[in-house]
Amino acid sequence: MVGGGALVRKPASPVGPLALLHRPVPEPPSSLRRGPLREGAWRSPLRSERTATLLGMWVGVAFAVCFATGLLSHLIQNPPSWFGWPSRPVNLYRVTQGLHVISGFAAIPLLLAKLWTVYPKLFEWPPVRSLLHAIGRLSLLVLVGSAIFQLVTGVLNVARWYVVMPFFFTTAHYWTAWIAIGAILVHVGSKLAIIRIGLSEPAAAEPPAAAVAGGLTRRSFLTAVAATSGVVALTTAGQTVPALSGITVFGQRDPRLGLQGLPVNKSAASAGVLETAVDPTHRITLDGPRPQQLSLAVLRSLPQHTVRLPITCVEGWSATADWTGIRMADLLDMMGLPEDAEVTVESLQESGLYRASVLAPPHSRDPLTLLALRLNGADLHIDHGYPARLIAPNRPGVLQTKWVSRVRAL
Ligand code: HEM
Ligand SMILES: Nc1nc2c(c(=O)[nH]1)N[C@H]1C(S)=C(S)[C@@H](COP(=O)(O)O)O[C@H]1N2
Ligand SMILES: [Mo]
Repeated sequence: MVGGGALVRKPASPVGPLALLHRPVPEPPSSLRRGPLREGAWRSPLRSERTATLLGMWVGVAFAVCFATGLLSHLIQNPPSWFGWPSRPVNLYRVTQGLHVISGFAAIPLLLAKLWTVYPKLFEWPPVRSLLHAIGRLSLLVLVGSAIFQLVTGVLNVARWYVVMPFFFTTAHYWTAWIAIGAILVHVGSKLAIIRIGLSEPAAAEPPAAAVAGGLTRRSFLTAVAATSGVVALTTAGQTVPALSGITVFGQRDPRLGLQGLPVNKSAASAGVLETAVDPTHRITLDGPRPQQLSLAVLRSLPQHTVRLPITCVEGWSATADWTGIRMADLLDMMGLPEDAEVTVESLQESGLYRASVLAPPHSRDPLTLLALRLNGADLHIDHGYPARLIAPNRPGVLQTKWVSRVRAL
């Protein structure tokens, strides 16, 4: 019951510096209240606590999935001492990184719908009620800005449109992820009361369709947004889910296409190894307690094994192939290294972030980890790393070093 003689207790007014935060600021002259600032300028009943809450929850879930899977990918590539990542199941990273990009794309229509639902609040009157109110409004800039930044940079990255990003994608995307998640948590905390209203408002409370702009009800609006998001997810997933490859729209790679049935990430030409990789005097150096240099002929004479493993690019595409070569465990034994040894696998490629990778347990001694010489039944194509490349289970593509020149004990 509201009013009706009920005793309403006024909140105790804060004292000291806090009072400054709450002190009302004068309202601007009402002659400025025009256009979108007018009272009643925004009347679509599709914008309600309920739609804002539900859309916010969906965006929140998509961002939580992105944050968890992105953080995992970061930890796998930059492992702190407390972090361990298994080498099985072989497709686990494929699932988590696939989910990252799929839920990121699916978040785009959700975020757009959410912003459409709440943007009239930009024109709230009076624009500022107190310092606290102003800080609250500014914090929304951080929230919206970081959320848009994550989606835009993510899309630009998988579209391989690096030139429009005047910063290193991974670092910017990583730190902004923390800002976005922090801003989401603060936002949810500050809106708990409205969220409660949004969740308790029965769907039936909505105005009859006839009374609604364009006849669109809240329910059909939400359904359309959810369906758009679902279609985006399905047409992105084909770059990692073979059954969906035929309907890929937003995936950047078709995993069925490419040299030897596998997409190429970096070509031999762009890595600058066109000549060195086919040089007949090329030797692979094993740098450890028992150093040695192996020619391709010697590598071919060692016991060969064939494994079926995916390449899982951090950019979300993945594809399975048959790889044949020497077990890394055998090479580490030849080098005289103990079970727990870590090595770096280095490339003929002279510069570039992905010219070398660290190989540590459990991946280093997993029987599925090979120095591969062959792919899908033929010698490696030069773009896939001829004469030899690393392939290990459950590992991001950036760590599957091509054109191996040296294995060095750490
Ligand atoms: C369309 C949306 C998105 C796409 C396409 C996308 C794409 C990517 C890609 C390709 C990477 C791998 C970077 C690398 O290892 O080189 C990545 C990493 C990451 N993403 Fe996203 N992302 C999206 C949205 C998000 C969102 C919403 C968040 C979190 C709020 C997020 C958090 C992260 C984190 C923490 C990493 C790890 C960065 C690192 O390894 O340092 N991403 N993302
Ligand atoms: N030397 C070297 N190896 C590399 C790369 C690279 O840039 N340089 N790119 C990696 C990346 S990002 C991926 S996804 C895989 C792709 O392997 P593929 O081109 O054979 O499909 O190779 C990895 N190996
Ligand atoms: Mo990659």
